[in-house]
Amino acid sequence: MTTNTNPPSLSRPGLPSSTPEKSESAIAMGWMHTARFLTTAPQLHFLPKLDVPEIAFVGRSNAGKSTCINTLTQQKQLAFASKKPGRTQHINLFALGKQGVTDAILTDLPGYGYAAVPKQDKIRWQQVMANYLVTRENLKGIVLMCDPRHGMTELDEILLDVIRPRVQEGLKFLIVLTKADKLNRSEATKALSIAKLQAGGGEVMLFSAPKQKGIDDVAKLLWKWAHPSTPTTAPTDTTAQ
Ligand SMILES: Nc1nc2c(ncn2[C@@H]2O[C@H](COP(=O)(O)OP(=O)(O)OP(=O)(O)O)[C@@H](O)[C@H]2O)c(=O)[nH]1
Ligand SMILES: [Mg+2]
Repeated sequence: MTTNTNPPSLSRPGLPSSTPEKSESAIAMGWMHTARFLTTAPQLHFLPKLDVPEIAFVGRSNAGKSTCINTLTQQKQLAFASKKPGRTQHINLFALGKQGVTDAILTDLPGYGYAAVPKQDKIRWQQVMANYLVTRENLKGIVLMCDPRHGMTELDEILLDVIRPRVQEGLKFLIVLTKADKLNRSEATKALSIAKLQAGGGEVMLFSAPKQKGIDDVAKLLWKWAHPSTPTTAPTDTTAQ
């Protein structure tokens, strides 16, 4: 039997794999790699109504949301990332799913807290974001990107307050501590334990784009959010064609 180098298709379980752990990563990363641009909207009411699970990336401007999406999807320029804060100014949706069949959406939201943005724009954006987080019906999970060198800011705390009722109703929640390459080991351990206290039952993971750290773990978790009833490990079935 030849070894299958492609991730097992989720719709055709049964392809053998060397270890369950490897198989889970391969499935999640293969799924992430299917990401394609779907649409962009300056305001909430321009977004299409969708009935597949949606996972939103939120956080301070420059926290690394767009870079995280590019890293997870293994695509260099799917989302616009930039050294200049405030690069993402629209709600950008990316579709995920094999064979062009969309089974989930990743949403890249504009960051908040960028000092140079005029006050009116800031207020407008905070409203758009709060509305999105509270009213988007197919929203399944939120990834809060946080640079642990700055910790949780006041605006992060406000966001946590906004989403708390939905998290209590079952909305999934993950804090990603970005730019972990900038921390030494003890700083990383400390940042993790502080964020766990703030996550209120949600998960916390360290992430670094240049060091490729945390990518598998985040991808696997998002895959599980989007496919709660599908087993992540493909059972061995030698009869599968
Ligand atoms: N060292 C390091 N730099 C990173 C990492 N992730 C992102 N960056 C850098 O951080 C800067 C901002 O990244 P973006 O992904 O554009 O941040 P964003 O959160 O999308 O920013 P807005 O669109 O303004 O909200 C860029 O210069 C990235 O190269 C990381 O893991 N490590
Ligand atoms: Mg961005």
